Amino acid sequence: MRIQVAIIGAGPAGLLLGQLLHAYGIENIILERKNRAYVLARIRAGVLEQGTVSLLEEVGVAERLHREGLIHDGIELAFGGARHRIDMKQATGGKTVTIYGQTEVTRDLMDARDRIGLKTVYEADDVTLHDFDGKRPRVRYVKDGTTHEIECDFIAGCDGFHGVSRQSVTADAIRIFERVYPFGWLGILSETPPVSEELIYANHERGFALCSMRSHTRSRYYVQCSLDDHADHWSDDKFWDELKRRLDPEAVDRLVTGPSIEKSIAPLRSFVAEPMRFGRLFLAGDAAHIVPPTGAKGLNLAASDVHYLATALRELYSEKSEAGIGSYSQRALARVWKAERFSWWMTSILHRFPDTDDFSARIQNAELNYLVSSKAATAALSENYVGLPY
Ligand code: RFL
Ligand code: PHB
Repeated sequence: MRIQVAIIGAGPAGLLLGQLLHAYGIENIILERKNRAYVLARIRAGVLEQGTVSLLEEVGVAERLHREGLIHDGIELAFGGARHRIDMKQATGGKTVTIYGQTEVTRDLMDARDRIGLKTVYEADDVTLHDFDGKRPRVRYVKDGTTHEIECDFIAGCDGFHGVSRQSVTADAIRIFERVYPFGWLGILSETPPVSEELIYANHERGFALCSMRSHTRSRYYVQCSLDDHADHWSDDKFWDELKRRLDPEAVDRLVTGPSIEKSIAPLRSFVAEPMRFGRLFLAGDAAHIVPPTGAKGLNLAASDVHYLATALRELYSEKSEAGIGSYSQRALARVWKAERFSWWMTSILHRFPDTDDFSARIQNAELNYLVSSKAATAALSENYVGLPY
């Protein structure tokens, strides 16, 4: 088989790239290791920047998002026993974020792909990448015991942090920047109304907590936990008790608890691989970088990467210009590093670190007080949270 672009991975990066390329008249196939149901069962992100929403609109898959997504104008920061609202819409001259689960984004993109009949191979085993240094890259995979080979012009590695694409590059061609945090997030999803209309990010001496949501009837809550903890050590009651300890009295009063429908622990990591292009292989999304979830940036970065990549490939195919693919890595990384900085900083001011002593706790408190009382600080937080321009 021969195709213009072979995409590895059917997460948000791969699926959105597939739709953008199709809109630009560029043929593509997606190879995904898991089955469709497995991909859809992964509970992850919930906050979409306006730029991400615009890309979904561009490829015609934003109808349900506009019907069911919740527009949020701000967030709340909880510390020192009280909550403080950050009005992001006001601070950014009208920008907002949309609450709509990654699962729903993925489902909408998969449905759109199926409707137009673009090829996706689920349960593609042993995907291997070949000759991306030359002019004729190839991708091999095994499906139902049979080996297949695809010849292509380009390979897009959208296969997440543990994928094969980044690992196919020789170690001397890639440079890794990494920070592993000494804690994780224990998250639960429950069929209960959210405690507040907006997200609450809480700094507490027992550790960070986050109150998020998926809809008016479905909540997502997180508490900072230790890395050696296990989700099955946490009964629902134990989780709710711990969350309550980290919230202000008014929020505790309003919190509706109920059985969890998902419970899992995610470690926190900052990670960037440079560059993001190796000959005819491009990395995009979590395959190239990871941010701790505190800034809600991971999915949004996957979207901006594939926007840069799709535009570059369009320039190549329709205008015969290599300028876009030549600067892809540099353009994408410039935005990636700003989101890395923001996510690292949000993580550092909101969590308890093993070495958080009285001094650093006071510094965090001073920083949070400054954030909610200075117009300039509020604006800096807000413009990053709603998403920096592409
Ligand atoms: P994904 O979603 O990991 O998809 C990669 C796909 O590639 C497949 N794959 C392979 N396919 C073929 N062959 C192989 N060898 C393969 N290896 C892997 C995988 O099965 C998978 O289907 O990466 P992608 O597309 O780059 O998307 C990135 C986002 O998923 C990620 O950044 C976000 O979920 C991060 N994130 C958040 N991002 C936000 O923007 N806002 C948020 O509010 C937010 N909250 C979160 C998050 C991530 C979390 N966890 C669990 C890490 C909250 C959490 C708790
Ligand atoms: C979520 O709803 O899962 C979520 C929201 C905001 C974050 C991280 C995760 O910063």
